[in-house]
Amino acid sequence: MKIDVLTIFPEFFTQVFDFGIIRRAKLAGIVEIKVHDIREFAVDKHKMTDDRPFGGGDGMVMKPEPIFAAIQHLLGTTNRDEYPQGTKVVMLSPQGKPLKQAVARSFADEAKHLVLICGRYEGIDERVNETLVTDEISIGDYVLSGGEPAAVVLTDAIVRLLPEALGSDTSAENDSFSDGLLDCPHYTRPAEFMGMKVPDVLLNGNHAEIEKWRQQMAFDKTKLNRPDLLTGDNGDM
Ligand code: 9D3
Repeated sequence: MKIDVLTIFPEFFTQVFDFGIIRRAKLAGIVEIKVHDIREFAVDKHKMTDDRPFGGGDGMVMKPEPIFAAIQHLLGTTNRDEYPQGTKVVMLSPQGKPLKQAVARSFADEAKHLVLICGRYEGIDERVNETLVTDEISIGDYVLSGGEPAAVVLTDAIVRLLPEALGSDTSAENDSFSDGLLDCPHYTRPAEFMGMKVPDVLLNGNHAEIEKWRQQMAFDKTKLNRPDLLTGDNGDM
């Protein structure tokens, strides 16, 4: 998979993709990630990427021209109907569709080339959405200062699902969410630490009983922290 990130803060990403699964996936040739400075596609002599909103109001809006130029450079067209098969242009925005595991899964399964557009300021000229963007994604109901952290979250969630990205010691199938419940608690040595004991059931070697305990604990944790996941009104896991 190829991932191109468009941002006015390319330095934000200098270290973040160089650790763990993403680093390994890059080294194994499973994913190629490039970060592009939107300012380098600015058309005027001052390299402006934002301007005042038509209709008035506070704040600035990102100009369309640099983003159209960047997409023309990356994809050879600014008409989303002409993108090659498997190409997705994703706008990270508070107005987007909520990111869920199923959304990450469908990008991992279907996309060959992802272009992630990170907004700043009050937003991006809507003509970018109307013409270039295939998917508008939010990572949740809280206010970020820009799309960059969301692009990192989305990239991480997708790359770890690419075939062969996970080490053999880990399984995407066993993950929290794949069965619609949160994960159970985990313990390792020592069996007693500062007077706190590991639950006996984990030490007795009865694997049927251990599995039953883990399912119960996963259910209890889900009921406590995410009751929405139990009532079926969750975003299609
Ligand atoms: C006053 C209206 N705000 C919209 C809800 C303004 C505004 C807030 C935050 C405009 C841009 C932003 C920057 N956020 C993102 O670009 C963003 C985001 C987020 O804030 N929350 C969750 N997901 C995302 S994805 C991109």
